[in-house]
Amino acid sequence: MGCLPLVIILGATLVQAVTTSTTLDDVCTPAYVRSKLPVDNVYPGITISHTNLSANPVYNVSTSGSAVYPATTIDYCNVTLAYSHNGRDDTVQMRFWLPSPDKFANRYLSTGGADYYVNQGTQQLPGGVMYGAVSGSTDGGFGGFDVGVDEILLLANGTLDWQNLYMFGYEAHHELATIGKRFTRNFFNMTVNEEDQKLYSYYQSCSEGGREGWSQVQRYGDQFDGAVIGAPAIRYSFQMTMHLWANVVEKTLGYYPSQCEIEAIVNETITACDGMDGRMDGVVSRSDLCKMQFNLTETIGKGYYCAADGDVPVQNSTISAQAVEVFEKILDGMTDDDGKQVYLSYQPGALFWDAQATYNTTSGNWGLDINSMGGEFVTKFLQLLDIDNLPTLENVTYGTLKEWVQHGWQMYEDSLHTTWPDLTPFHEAGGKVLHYHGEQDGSIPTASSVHYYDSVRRTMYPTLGYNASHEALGQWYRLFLVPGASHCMNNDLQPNGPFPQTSLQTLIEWVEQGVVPVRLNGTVLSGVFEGETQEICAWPLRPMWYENGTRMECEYDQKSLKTWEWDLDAFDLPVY
Ligand SMILES: *[C@@H]1O[C@H](CO)[C@@H](O)[C@H](O)[C@H]1NC(C)=O
Ligand SMILES: *[C@@H]1O[C@H](CO)[C@@H](O)[C@H](O)[C@H]1NC(C)=O
Ligand SMILES: *[C@@H]1O[C@H](CO)[C@@H](O)[C@H](O)[C@H]1NC(C)=O
Ligand SMILES: *[C@@H]1O[C@H](CO)[C@@H](O)[C@H](O)[C@H]1NC(C)=O
Ligand SMILES: *[C@@H]1O[C@H](CO)[C@@H](O)[C@H](O)[C@H]1NC(C)=O
Ligand SMILES: *[C@@H]1O[C@H](CO)[C@@H](O)[C@H](O)[C@H]1NC(C)=O
Ligand SMILES: *[C@@H]1O[C@H](CO)[C@@H](O)[C@H](O)[C@H]1NC(C)=O
Ligand SMILES: *[C@@H]1O[C@H](CO)[C@@H](O)[C@H](O)[C@H]1NC(C)=O
Ligand SMILES: *[C@@H]1O[C@H](CO)[C@@H](O)[C@H](O)[C@H]1NC(C)=O
Ligand SMILES: *[C@@H]1O[C@H](CO)[C@@H](O)[C@H](O)[C@H]1NC(C)=O
Ligand SMILES: *[C@@H]1O[C@H](CO)[C@@H](O)[C@H](O)[C@H]1NC(C)=O
Ligand SMILES: *[C@@H]1O[C@H](CO)[C@@H](O)[C@H](O)[C@H]1NC(C)=O
Ligand SMILES: [Ca+2]
Repeated sequence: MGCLPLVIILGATLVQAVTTSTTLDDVCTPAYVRSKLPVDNVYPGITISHTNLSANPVYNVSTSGSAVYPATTIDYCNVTLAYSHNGRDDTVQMRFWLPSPDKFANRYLSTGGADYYVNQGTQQLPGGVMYGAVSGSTDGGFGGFDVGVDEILLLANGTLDWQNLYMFGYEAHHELATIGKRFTRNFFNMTVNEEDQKLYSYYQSCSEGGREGWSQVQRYGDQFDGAVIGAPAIRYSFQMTMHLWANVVEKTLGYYPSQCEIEAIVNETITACDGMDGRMDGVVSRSDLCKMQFNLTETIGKGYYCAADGDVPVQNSTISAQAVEVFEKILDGMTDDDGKQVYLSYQPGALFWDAQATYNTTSGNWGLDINSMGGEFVTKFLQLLDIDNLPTLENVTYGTLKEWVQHGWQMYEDSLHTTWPDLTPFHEAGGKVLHYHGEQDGSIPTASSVHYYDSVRRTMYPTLGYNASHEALGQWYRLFLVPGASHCMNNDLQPNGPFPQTSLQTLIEWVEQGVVPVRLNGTVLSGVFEGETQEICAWPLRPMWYENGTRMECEYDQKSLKTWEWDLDAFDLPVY
């Protein structure tokens, strides 16, 4: 009986614990969500619907992870909200995954899209929930989460829907973050003494989603405490038109390489340049040294072989001089009819995705396959014609590409161009950017990120010398080129390279604990080193391996850095 008081104390503790620990079941209901909706004036001009909403708890969901977050098991509240712009008959839907109250860590995360999409379905949302963040995405008001901007850009031939365009450009994300942060506070009762309760807000996405991230950082200085931005599709008209560069080169030079020949040249480049970084691992960590020391002409005459694939017969031949001429021209970057530089290019070793040709079963020849990413940009965004690709490249010259670039630059400078180089408001608000780009990206040139980073450095620190300006910028904005990595993912042709899978965690530690990511952790996601952590150097330092590839240094190499500079002299204006 002497034990009785103890039992009572335990019992009381237990009861108290139950009453204070709110579960997902308690709060993940439409009624609770409705009671926590942001009030209508959280964003002027917006009315949040009290009827178009849903909420349901989801338990014990395991994911094997993705390139940008590791495997995890989560519980979450699946919430969909909707709002309209006053005076417009529109509906914009937002999807939020909220962690359970015991896992919530005072964090909010916005996620963005890819290609012509403003979100990536639910794919990215676990990457925030696993760190105790409410994860949000938007459908842009395009009529569903799976509707691309290209599907609703035109109201008719010749009539652009500017509202949709601006939603895609930056507005939808500003609304998402503003409403998402408010809703997060309301949902988790962070509304008393708000100034004492910090809600950390983040952004993470790659490609078009990377552009969307910059669109916010460049405009809304205090919206995010930090952003992980991968391979952003910035300098939009340059980037999109560039997808047609390889095609116009092929057409001009009159040679269309087969898929097998393209891959053979890439494989030969990888083999030749692998060791230049001091480590024979099948990964080109130093595409700059490759650019200086490897001449594509060395591949001429090398044999290649690919098995038959569908309509395409066995390819057993040798690399031709014409193919090498085509790829040298592609790597030289877009030039106009006078040979002036319009844009930069991919790094050697990257897969030439844009160069893909099509096999004609009748003639047995390879012919033009117009890149639809680039072609659709021209038809829909420039010509305002509701067709999915250019029907022909007849009469399209290098000069035409320059005209398209300039036309798109002027037309979308304030919406899609996304290279505003003065980030002072963001910096003054204490924001941090972790920007990464695969060194072997075949969709968005790696040098595009280097060019923007340098524009920010020159614009914001014009009076500081080279080292001092990098030092100053690196306090809050760091760029990491990922050895061997492809576009927003690891690279099948260089499987032993790392990918920065845990960047959001790194960013969180930088923002919340002041841990500067001097180097970035990358995880090898495939191949013989799968699971290994490899460090990634911060720009402008470059990796070099010593002791037979067992020890890496991040080094300063002026000669290599020169190869990353592009003077876009086809324009009289600065191209940031
Ligand atoms: C909310 O609005 C969207 C877009 O109009 C619609 O597709 C969806 O069915 C609505 N959902 C609810 C729960 O009313
Ligand atoms: C979660 O799911 C795993 C299998 O997917 C199962 O083994 C485990 O019992 C589940 N846990 C709970 C708490 O439901
Ligand atoms: C999340 O909510 C949406 C909208 O109600 C629904 O379509 C979807 O199936 C839900 N997902 C899960 C996993 O419950
Ligand atoms: C829009 O223009 C394209 C290209 O000229 C044409 O094929 C299509 O029929 C037009 N659409 C309409 C609705 O007129
Ligand atoms: C917020 O506070 C209300 C009222 O005390 C409570 O019912 C609710 O469970 C709390 N929500 C969370 C997420 O803890
Ligand atoms: C290129 O290398 C990959 C292995 O990394 C191989 O699977 C592929 O067949 C090679 N392609 C050609 C054309 O040799
Ligand atoms: C590559 O080699 C060819 C033939 O030897 C030469 O004409 C060309 O200028 C070289 N290219 C570079 C970039 O050095
Ligand atoms: C490719 O062709 C060469 C001769 O042109 C031949 O010796 C070789 O066996 C062929 N390779 C395959 C895999 O068929
Ligand atoms: C394929 O080749 C045949 C015969 O040379 C030609 O008539 C046809 O136009 C070609 N098809 C395409 C799509 O280029
Ligand atoms: C190409 O230019 C020629 C000569 O100006 C013109 O006749 C032809 O219609 C043009 N083709 C296209 C597809 O614009
Ligand atoms: C980087 O990886 C190392 C080794 O796995 C680990 O100890 C360290 O905590 C990681 N750093 C960050 C910032 O994630
Ligand atoms: C150097 O490393 C390679 C593997 O990368 C290995 O095959 C070779 O034996 C090593 N050489 C020495 C001298 O350790
Ligand atoms: Ca290597």
